[in-house]
Amino acid sequence: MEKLINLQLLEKLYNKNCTSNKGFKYAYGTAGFRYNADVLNTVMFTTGILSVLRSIYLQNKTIGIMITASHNPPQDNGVKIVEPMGEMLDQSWESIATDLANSASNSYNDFITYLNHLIKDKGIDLIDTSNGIGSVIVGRDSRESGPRLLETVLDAVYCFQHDSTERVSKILDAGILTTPQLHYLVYKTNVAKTLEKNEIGIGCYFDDFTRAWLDLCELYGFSTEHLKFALTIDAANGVGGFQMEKMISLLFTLCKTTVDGGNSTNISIVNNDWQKPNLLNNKCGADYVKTNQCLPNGVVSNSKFSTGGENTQKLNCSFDGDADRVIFYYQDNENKSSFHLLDGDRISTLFAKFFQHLLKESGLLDASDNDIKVGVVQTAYANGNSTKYITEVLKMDVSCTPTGVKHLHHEAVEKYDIGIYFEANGHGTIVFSEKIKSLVNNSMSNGNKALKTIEIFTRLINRTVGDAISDMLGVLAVLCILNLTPQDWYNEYSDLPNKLIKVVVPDRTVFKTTNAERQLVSPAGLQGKIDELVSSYGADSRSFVRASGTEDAVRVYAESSTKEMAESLAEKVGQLVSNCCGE
Ligand code: G16
Repeated sequence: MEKLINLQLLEKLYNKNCTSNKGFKYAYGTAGFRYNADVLNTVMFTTGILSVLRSIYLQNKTIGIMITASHNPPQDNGVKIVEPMGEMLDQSWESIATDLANSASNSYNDFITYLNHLIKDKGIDLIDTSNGIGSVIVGRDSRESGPRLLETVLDAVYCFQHDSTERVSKILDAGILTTPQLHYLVYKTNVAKTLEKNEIGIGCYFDDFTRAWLDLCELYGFSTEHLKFALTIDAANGVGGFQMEKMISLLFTLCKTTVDGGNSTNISIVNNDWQKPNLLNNKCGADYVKTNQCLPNGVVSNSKFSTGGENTQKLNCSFDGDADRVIFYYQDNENKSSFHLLDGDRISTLFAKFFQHLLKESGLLDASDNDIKVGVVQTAYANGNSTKYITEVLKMDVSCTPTGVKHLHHEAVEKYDIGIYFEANGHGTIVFSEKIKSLVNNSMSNGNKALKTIEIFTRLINRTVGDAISDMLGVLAVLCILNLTPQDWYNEYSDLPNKLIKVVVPDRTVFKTTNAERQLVSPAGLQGKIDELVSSYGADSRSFVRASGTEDAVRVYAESSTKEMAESLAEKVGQLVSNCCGE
């Protein structure tokens, strides 16, 4: 350990960063560590250390660190580690991240003891560093606590200094960007095997996705400035808004020969005050709209929009604070009951229908030995009628995993050649296997439009993780290609009325689940009471309870045949949860 870690500096920086919240218990949750920003210093420090070790362990591949609390309120923050190909941290290292943070929270001695154990246990070579001494990219969202927490991560990385060669671990501060941009940047960096400044920067993200979008525009003859919809983007006052502005401006620059005046009249961004961090996710953003099933601040009702004398369909979408989720919606008039939500389930079903259509058109299904597997991955939050639609109407395979895109992503990669996964909250993407990519590429020379479309979608969709910007472009493209209005999309099936509530309990860790989180195994006896209650609400009813992995609360989901019944069921199950904690 001595050769690569400057122990004197380590102790000094440990004392600077890890002593204010002694004894706090951390846990790597659904999407990394996520707490009130005041208690995060220790875990930022240990995450910095762990990321460099993970990089060295993986033969110096670049690792990402994203400082964000995504949909959480402004006072929270968090951190997660991104793997070299842009995936979430390997699950077997999550408990290591937790143990390292908790050892540091206990004492310096415990921290050093655990660090030594980890290095030995994983065989991490800190003596022969000829392969490199670690490489990390760090990004953050627009939260006020971001710069302070970034300093702590940098402190940790600076502890890795080779005493004889004076080399230090490489770290690139990528600045303020969206979570999926950071994932993509890490992936591109590892593919290009470089972390030199100005070689791979966030420009690659804009280049790749705008190129794919423009290729589709060219193939189908639609254009960014003449979309069939007037689109309002609610950016949750987060980082997605200004990154989207950059994307739009690039799109218009790239196709300036065809654009009149160079400005879009039919795409607008609201809730774009990312420089006022106290407004982040406040009465806006994907989580607010999905949970409350209503328009966010700043978006007005009316499904039509007048442009140049023509009435255009109006469609809205909301990102979350770090732009890794998107949901769509429209509302016909002031009446709240005319609010129509097109959430993650709807995005899944739209893509599922689209790829089924493309595969038929492409001829790829005609060769029986191709055996292409297409499927959708959902969680327990998926509306029952979306699952029915996929299995009974589209006749496609559906899998269910626990909450957390890391689980859905893994399932989609393992099971399908085209794996479409979206959580109902709008978090998801599409993964394409190497097999389908090579089948498409090998057959493309015959000018087959469907094959070319699939090829472009493998570039338009962010392969690494759910991405509000890329998913949004994907949805717009599908609507244009299939010539669907938002109403057509909405009318494919009807959702079962549903309600999601949060219940704050003294200790959420006592809520343990099984069967992809659809049943509780603890506290003992609670599931039986829920089952009894649900059965009194009729055949279409369902409810489940699980501890959130990102907020200090228990979530209760219920669906039933009417809105009133779904709300009443959620409330009563919520009471069962509260009562059981009070007993
Ligand atoms: C994160 C995860 C999502 C998950 C959400 C809520 O989203 O990435 O997969 O659905 O938290 O998780 P929980 O119900 O456990 O709190 P985000 O957008 O906040 O990063």
